[in-house]
Amino acid sequence: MPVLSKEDWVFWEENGYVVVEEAVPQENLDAMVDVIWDFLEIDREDREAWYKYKPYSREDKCSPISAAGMVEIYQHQALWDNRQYPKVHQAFSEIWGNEKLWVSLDRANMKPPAREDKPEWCNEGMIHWDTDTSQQPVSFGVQGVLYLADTSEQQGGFQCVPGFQRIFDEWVKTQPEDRNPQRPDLEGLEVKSIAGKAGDLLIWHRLLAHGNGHNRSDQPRLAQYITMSPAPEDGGEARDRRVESWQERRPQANWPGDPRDREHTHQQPAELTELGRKLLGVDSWN
Ligand SMILES: O=C(O)CCC(=O)C(=O)O
Repeated sequence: MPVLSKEDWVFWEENGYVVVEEAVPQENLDAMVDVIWDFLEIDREDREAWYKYKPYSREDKCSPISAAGMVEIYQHQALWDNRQYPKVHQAFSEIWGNEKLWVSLDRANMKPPAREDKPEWCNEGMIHWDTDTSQQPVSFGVQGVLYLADTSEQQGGFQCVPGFQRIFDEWVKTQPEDRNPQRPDLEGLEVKSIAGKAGDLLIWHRLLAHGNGHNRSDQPRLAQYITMSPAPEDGGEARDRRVESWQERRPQANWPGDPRDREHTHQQPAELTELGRKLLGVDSWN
């Protein structure tokens, strides 16, 4: 049975994103939420503790969490149990029309309610592309986010300009030559916050301008980023770096990382299933 229905495909074509419900079991979500709090060494019942760190920035990698809620955890078993969950792989296989995929070694998100009395924790949200949209054509690619808890429109979760992948080519002709290829001018574009339920896996077309929002609720937003893309025929050095990242419990190069190096010092490498080993690249799909 396919994961994506005919209606899902129509929705995908129209909006450039699709939601797979109950992508992983509740126990995986519970484990992942526990892991985020444990990793951050925060008592989730203590609302003041949600703000215990100074958020890190590009210039100052002082903590394991950014103002946008990016949590610098990459290799925990709970992350891998979601990456290697068969329904998650099936959803991406259907989108790509190819089951031979590699999974991203991406992080988690905990975005607490914005606090006006704490300017560093009053993130208004952002909209961007993770790809350089000045390259023509922009090759097909997708990104994904797993909702770890029910998330309202007000809760600082995923937001995007639905359908932007359809109008991008026309829109770009109306933009100045020196436009920022990673950040659109939002004039005339409508940003929509996408509420979701715990267990929803939202997959989006990488041409959708996207980001996360201003958390105006009284609850933190909790999520895990997962995407997949076709495995290269010969993974070469990229494969070696991925395997090293898993074994060493560290992020890949160019990711901000955790100044405490907590995963490296507190965890063993995650146990991988047969599927997980292929999704990492330690075993070949062929
Ligand atoms: O937090 C989100 O849902 C969006 C994250 C994002 O902008 C990204 O992964 O590039």
